[in-house]
Amino acid sequence: MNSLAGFHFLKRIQIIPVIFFLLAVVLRASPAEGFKKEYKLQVAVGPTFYWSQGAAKFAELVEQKTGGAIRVKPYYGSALLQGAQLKVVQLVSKGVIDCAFESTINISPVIPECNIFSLPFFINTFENLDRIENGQTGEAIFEAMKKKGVMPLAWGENGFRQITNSKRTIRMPEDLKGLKLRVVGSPIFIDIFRSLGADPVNMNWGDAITAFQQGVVDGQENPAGVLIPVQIWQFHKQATFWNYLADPLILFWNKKQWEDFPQKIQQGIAEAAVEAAQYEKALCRAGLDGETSIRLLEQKFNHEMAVPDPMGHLREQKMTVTVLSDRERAAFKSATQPVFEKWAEKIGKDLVDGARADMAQLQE
Ligand code: X2X
Repeated sequence: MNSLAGFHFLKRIQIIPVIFFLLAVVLRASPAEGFKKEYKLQVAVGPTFYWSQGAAKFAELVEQKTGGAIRVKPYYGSALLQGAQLKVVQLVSKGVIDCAFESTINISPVIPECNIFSLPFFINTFENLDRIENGQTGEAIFEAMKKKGVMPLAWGENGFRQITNSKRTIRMPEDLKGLKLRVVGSPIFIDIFRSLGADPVNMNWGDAITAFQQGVVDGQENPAGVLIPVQIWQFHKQATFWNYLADPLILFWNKKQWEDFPQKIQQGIAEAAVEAAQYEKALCRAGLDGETSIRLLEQKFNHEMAVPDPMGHLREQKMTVTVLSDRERAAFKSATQPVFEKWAEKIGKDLVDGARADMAQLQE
């Protein structure tokens, strides 16, 4: 071997492992390269709410089920929206926010089908709510979301909404006369409370808490899972459990981003969504559906409820908790009938009839 050939030989054996090494790095890195360091998850309420505990569970499970490839970070209290909770679908569909775990009320400005849950005195039991979510209505809502550029992954829950106030016990429609009530900024809420003679005001959730503290409003409506962490008894002594409408949550992702994920990643995220939503739903139902959710939490999630009896807890805080009789409920149902009809028409007869058919299904 002359000296020049020797030089080439040496060069070759040094270069070959380097090439292999570089190739290996590139190949290993490339699937992860398309991923962001952090995927931002919008949540309307603060970190202590069950809803947010569900979001945290989702983040934890996504990391686990994607082998650490995808990291979701929840941003609580609509921080990504500067409080404007009703803009969530717009921003997720544009990809400004990656994903969200959100109330159907906050989704409803872009997906009007979601108003089906806000029809007053329409869906009255957890069983009916589940049948709607799992039936043709749920499917129609998920299809509508896909058409607007967001990929729905699972149903969670905020709960049936109840009313609290600082003035008087509410048992009949006339008890609402003149009460100034904070409602979420969706127009059906204004219609419902005006029809009952109250004085509803739209407010984002962030501003609502300040309004309760300052006594700017006499009352508000939200599910037990919100009343407890916000310690509503500090502001209102009266609560009426009237299950007047349902407030499910949906976990969803920007559709374009979703479609670009490899199938394995999609599968991991989808499984995480279903499991986290099941956990969150059980937290919100615990103590309100007999033993069902409490048992599920203990057996599947090894979780013991700190507040196993939400109504009892409110009473312990010296609130008067009123549960409507069938007759009282019927009075509210008939007083809100014109609003029901107006909105049933807006939402579409097919969807409303479909929801009725879902509710009539016998459970398997
Ligand atoms: O704003 C509300 O009342 C809340 C927190 O329940 C929703 O996001 C719909």
